[in-house]
Amino acid sequence: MARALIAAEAERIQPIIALNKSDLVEPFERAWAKLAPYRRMHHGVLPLSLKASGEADYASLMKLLAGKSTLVLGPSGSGKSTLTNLLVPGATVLTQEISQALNSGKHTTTSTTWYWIDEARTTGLIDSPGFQEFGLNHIAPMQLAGLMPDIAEHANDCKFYNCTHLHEPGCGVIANVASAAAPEGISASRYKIYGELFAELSQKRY
Ligand SMILES: Nc1nc2c(ncn2[C@@H]2O[C@H](COP(=O)(O)OP(=O)(O)OP(=O)(O)O)[C@@H](O)[C@H]2O)c(=O)[nH]1
Ligand SMILES: [Mg+2]
Ligand SMILES: [Zn+2]
Repeated sequence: MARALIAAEAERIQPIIALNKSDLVEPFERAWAKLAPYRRMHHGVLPLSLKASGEADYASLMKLLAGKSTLVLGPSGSGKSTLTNLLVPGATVLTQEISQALNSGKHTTTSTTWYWIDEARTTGLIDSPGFQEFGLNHIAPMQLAGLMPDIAEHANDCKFYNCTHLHEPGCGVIANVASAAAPEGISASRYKIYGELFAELSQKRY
């Protein structure tokens, strides 16, 4: 998910983050807690219950999607095709229990399809097999911090203008990584993702 958000940011695409299956209370709460750094970014995380009470989600979704075309990304079984079936009149995309999808080692949806939600064709929805390898090869390592809003917020407070935020003294990012004493900072997991991606993007690639 971090990779897809960075790619969106690089293209100035407004992301919407949603967490589905709020009817499955316990696993939902665990996933919701893990999304804490993302709830503080962008425009928060939208809780959904597409199968159990999709009609209740319909209006808020349409408000966010109207007049735009939206690519739906997410892991297998998260409900991307269920969303398509809810929003696109007449759509009957195959959906499947996650266990079956995972047993076959494949996504239920195997190709990417563009649907129009309205007759006037102003609102589009693109169902996809989800996250495959989300390549970020077009992004330079020194661009990365600027594309991660929680990191970017502190990336101008560094002593060195060419700070990589990995080890430099006087780094505003490092100084703001959350700790037990200051839990409100950049989450440790997000800072770890930054370091891993920086290393990946720094490798020569042809
Ligand atoms: N409990 C619960 N199940 C849901 C909800 N929304 C979808 N599901 C179920 O989750 C399973 C997977 O849904 P899909 O829509 O096929 O998931 P997908 O993201 O399209 O999966 P892939 O095509 O494999 O990438 C199906 O059995 C759905 O009925 C929900 O809000 N609550
Ligand atoms: Mg699908
Ligand atoms: Zn720095």
